[in-house]
Formats: sequence, structure tokens, C-alpha cells
Amino acid sequence: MGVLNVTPDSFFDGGIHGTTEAAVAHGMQMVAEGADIVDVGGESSRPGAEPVSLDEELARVVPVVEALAGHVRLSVDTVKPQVAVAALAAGASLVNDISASSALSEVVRRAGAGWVAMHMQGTPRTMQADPHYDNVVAEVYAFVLAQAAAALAAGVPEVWVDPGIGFGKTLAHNLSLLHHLGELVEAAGELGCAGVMVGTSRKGFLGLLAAGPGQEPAPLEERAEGSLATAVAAMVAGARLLRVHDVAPTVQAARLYRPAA
Ligand code: HH2
Repeated sequence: MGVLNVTPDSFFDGGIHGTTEAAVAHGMQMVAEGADIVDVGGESSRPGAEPVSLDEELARVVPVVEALAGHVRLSVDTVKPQVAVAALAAGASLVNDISASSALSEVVRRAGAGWVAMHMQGTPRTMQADPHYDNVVAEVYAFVLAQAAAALAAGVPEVWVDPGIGFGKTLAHNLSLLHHLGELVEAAGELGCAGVMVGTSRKGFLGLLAAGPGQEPAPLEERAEGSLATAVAAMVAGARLLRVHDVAPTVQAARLYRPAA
């Protein structure tokens, strides 16, 4: 899954694909590089990000979905039911829901589309202030599996679960979730989910790991290696959907895990 942020403030590609034309061109480039899905987002969820109005988000997302429809499977990254409805009508068939809310899963059920249920502690504006868990692995996995079970029981035909790396989590929390990912893969499979999705691409914890103790976090440009390493680790653990900015190298790595034709 290639990331297509049509936003001025996303942490990695904010402002780069700000116009519909630039966003569509970048989407087509990711298709050429081998993305199976393009995830279109019109509201940044980076730590500290401010919410965007409904009209603004619709104006950013819908023209891009319309233009890319027919070229690749499209996902919409939104927490607003109205944006999900409009994007599904414009050609998207997957809703990537970082709030894992029943309002969104109901929209998806009515459309017969797919749904990603992601875990987040708090909201993007405040989530990195002081994340706390008694047992991060148990709590995060129990939450996404419960949301998935409810959606499947309600009749959503395709449900993915995502631990939400970086969403209200410290470095230690993120690493624990990645180290135990195989357990989520197994439980999601038993439940009847489509699979586990993971997004580590260029995130802050990779900057901390690249820098070493006591140093400033490594900048975005120095997080490509960590992004690919964590993508491969997630694939080894059984994750089947990786949300990434760097499609070409991740597709090369993914070919190692695809059954030979
Ligand atoms: N991460 C981001 C956004 N959406 N969705 C899922 N399911 N999983 C993730 O890990 C995830 C996500 C954050 O990254 P990005 O979209 O690149 O940045 P921003 O939120 O600033 O637009």
C-alpha cells in the first residue's frame, strides 16, 4: 500500500502532492512501482496535527480518488464517515480508519467494502504527550481484535487489523508490538480477518533508533533503512499489508515472500 497524502502538513510528504495533478502523478508513479493499493489521505495524523474541516478534506480527497479509479485499488485514510461515503462513491473500496470506529465500519458494511481497524491511544493532537499502558501488547491487540470481531459479526466482508505504530506509543511500545506481531497475525487469522496491516514508514521511532542513545533523532531522510527493515520484519511475522512511502524497495522485498508463480 503506497501512501498518498494530499495534505500541506503530513510529516514526510506534506505539501509535496498538494495539488490534485501532483497527487495523481505520484499515485500513478507508485502504481508503476508495484503498489497493489494506494491510500489517499486528506488529513494529517502526525503527532500534533490539527483537524481539517469536512469541506476541505472532501476537496482534497475526492478528485484524486476519481482520477486514480480504475488504475489501482484505492483506500481512503479518514476518520470522517462523510469522507468515507464520498470516497467509496468515487471509486475507493477500502476505508483505512485510524480511529477504528463503529460509525466508519457501518459505512463500510453498507457499501460492501473493506475496513482497516487501527489502534490509537488518544488523538493525533495529544497522543505522544504521555502514552501509557499496563501491557501494551495485550491491550492493543485486544482492542483491534474486538473491533474487528464486531465488524465481521455485523457483516463487513473484509477486515484488516493494524497495531497503529506511533499512535500514542513510545519507542519501547512500538518495538514490543513489532516483536509480538506474529501473535496478532495468528489471532486475526483465527477470527477470519483479511490480515494484519502495519505502517512503520519513516516514523519517529526509526529516527530514535538510527540516532542512538542521547543523540537527536535522525531526520526523515535517514529513516529509509529502518523503514525497509521493519517492513521485512513485519512480512516475516506474517503481515500482508504494508503502508509505505517508498514503494519500489518494499515491492522488491515483498517479492521474497510471495509464493513463486
Ligand atoms: N500511519 C499514518 C497514517 N495512517 N493508517 C494505518 N492503518 N496505519 C498507520 O500506521 C498509519 C495510517 C501516519 O503516516 P502518514 O500518513 O505518512 O503521515 P500523516 O499522518 O502526517 O499524513
